[in-house]
Amino acid sequence: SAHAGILQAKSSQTREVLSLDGLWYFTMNASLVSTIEEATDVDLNLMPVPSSYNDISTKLSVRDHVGAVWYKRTFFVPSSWNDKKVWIRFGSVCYNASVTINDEVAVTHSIGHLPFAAEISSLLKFGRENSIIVEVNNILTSTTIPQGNVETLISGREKQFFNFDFFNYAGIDRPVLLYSTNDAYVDDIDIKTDQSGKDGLVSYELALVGLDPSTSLEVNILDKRGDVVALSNEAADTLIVEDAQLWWPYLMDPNPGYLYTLEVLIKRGEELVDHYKQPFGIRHLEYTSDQFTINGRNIYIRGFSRHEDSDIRGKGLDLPLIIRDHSLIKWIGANCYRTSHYPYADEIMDLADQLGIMIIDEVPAVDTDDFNDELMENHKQSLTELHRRDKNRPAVVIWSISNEPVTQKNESEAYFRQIAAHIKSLDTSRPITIANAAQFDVEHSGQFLDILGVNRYEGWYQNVGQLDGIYQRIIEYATAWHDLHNKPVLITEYGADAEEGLSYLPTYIWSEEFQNDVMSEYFKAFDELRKESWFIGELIWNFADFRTDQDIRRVGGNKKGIFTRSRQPKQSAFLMRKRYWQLAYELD
Ligand code: GCB
Repeated sequence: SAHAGILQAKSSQTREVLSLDGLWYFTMNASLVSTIEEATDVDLNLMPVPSSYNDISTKLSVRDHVGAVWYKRTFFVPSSWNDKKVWIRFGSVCYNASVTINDEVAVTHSIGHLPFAAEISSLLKFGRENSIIVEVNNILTSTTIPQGNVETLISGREKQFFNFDFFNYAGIDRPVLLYSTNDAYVDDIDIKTDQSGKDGLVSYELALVGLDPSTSLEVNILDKRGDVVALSNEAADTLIVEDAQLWWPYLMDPNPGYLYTLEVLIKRGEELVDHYKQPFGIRHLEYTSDQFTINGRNIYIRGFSRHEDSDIRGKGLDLPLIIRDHSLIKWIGANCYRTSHYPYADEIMDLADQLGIMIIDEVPAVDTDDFNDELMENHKQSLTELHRRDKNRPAVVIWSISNEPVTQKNESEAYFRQIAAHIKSLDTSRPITIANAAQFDVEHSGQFLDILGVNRYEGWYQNVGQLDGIYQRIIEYATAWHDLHNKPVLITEYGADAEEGLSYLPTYIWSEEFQNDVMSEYFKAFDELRKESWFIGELIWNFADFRTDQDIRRVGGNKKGIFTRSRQPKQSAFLMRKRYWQLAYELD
């Protein structure tokens, strides 16, 4: 059975977790799946999990593979789990997954970058070895999220085409965990917070399974030290946390990203049956036609649009990399990033919550085009799953419902009316946006949004090399968006490619100087614009260089990063650091 909730797999007094991460057998050939262990070509037959598979091997056929691949391994299930419910949770598989355990289908899932889980107890052999095969398919069509199309080339090879500007990595790219619960357990937790004077209001609702008259419930709110600050015995309640420590995204705050914990205990008599701890933050968001506030204070967003991307592992979760990234984000003085162009790993989102970094949480809908009903259902499903995963996260302050959809098309109007209504039916506490490159006066989505996200490449895609036009054009363009809809405007992308070490005097495109010069002109425009409260922030494209499809506009990938792909600063990172820290001193 599929999970209704998608809580993280965490060990506790009642839950145990076993990781299936490590080396799995791997093949692109269906007929080899049953004998894959016997093959000797290590390069072809072993694959690390988590990782994208594309850049691990030396083979072009692996990198550019289109269609199914198979991952396989064995795992031991302890006999002590015999009377437990056992679950499997995948952080993400790109894009389609079909999971077989001991020759029976355990769960299937489509849409990458989002977790899925299933109870597998009845399929397991306890105290013995078990086998798991995951079939992963990376094909994108006009109805998948994101979209693409497969064509057969002159050689007979199939090639995946798509419009988005990042490498189409695939595989089991986030952790795979087994965990156990008892028969009665917490299936989901929904927490909403508000602020009343110095107090915090915490409303929660639990989805509980297996409770009966013999069970009892205890809910505690713990502060950071672990002390109980409020409690209840109800499955849904509103609790007051006196003198609450609010969740702030301010660098100058002595305690940015303060997290409380909602602890749930299910008991049968004195016996503890379930124990789960859900972190959350107490904060209040408000958005009006000309303001965006957190805990009653105006927010000015300064940060990045990013990618999950690095050498060799592609989009695979890598703990050294994500700690390095967040060290750089703190070093540079940013307070926000957008998870362009898909939801990022749970582990990354946890860091943002803990560090007090705001997140603009984007669904995997990028370059949305060819608006059709099946696509809309999948798009809605991606929002449902994103909200289900991230609803309790204080870091998530805006939902981004698409990147650069083709909203100049008339059909996009009915489409985004429904997409916007869908996310609003799930959550009205957070504003919604689209990172939009369509011209403001011919596009149809602005009317449905709370915040207008604007992608604009003055000096690069528009009027290349014209540094002297940037200031005026950006002020005019942002103001025009605002005036048309009377809504807050956020620059969700701007920037210029710079090849690290390339230097020209006088300035010339692709050099580090030119990237700096473009940024300096934008900064002047932003400083003028932020005199208006409706101008709420700036996100540069991109945090770091990243791999793309092969393209004559790209040298080894997109070089608009202010850090290199190996996470070292370009000259632009120092320039940005000066600005973001100045803004921090002025505003935080
Ligand atoms: C955009 C896209 C982003 C690209 C970027 C670029 O507008 O949203 O995915 O990478 O421009 O550099 O072309």
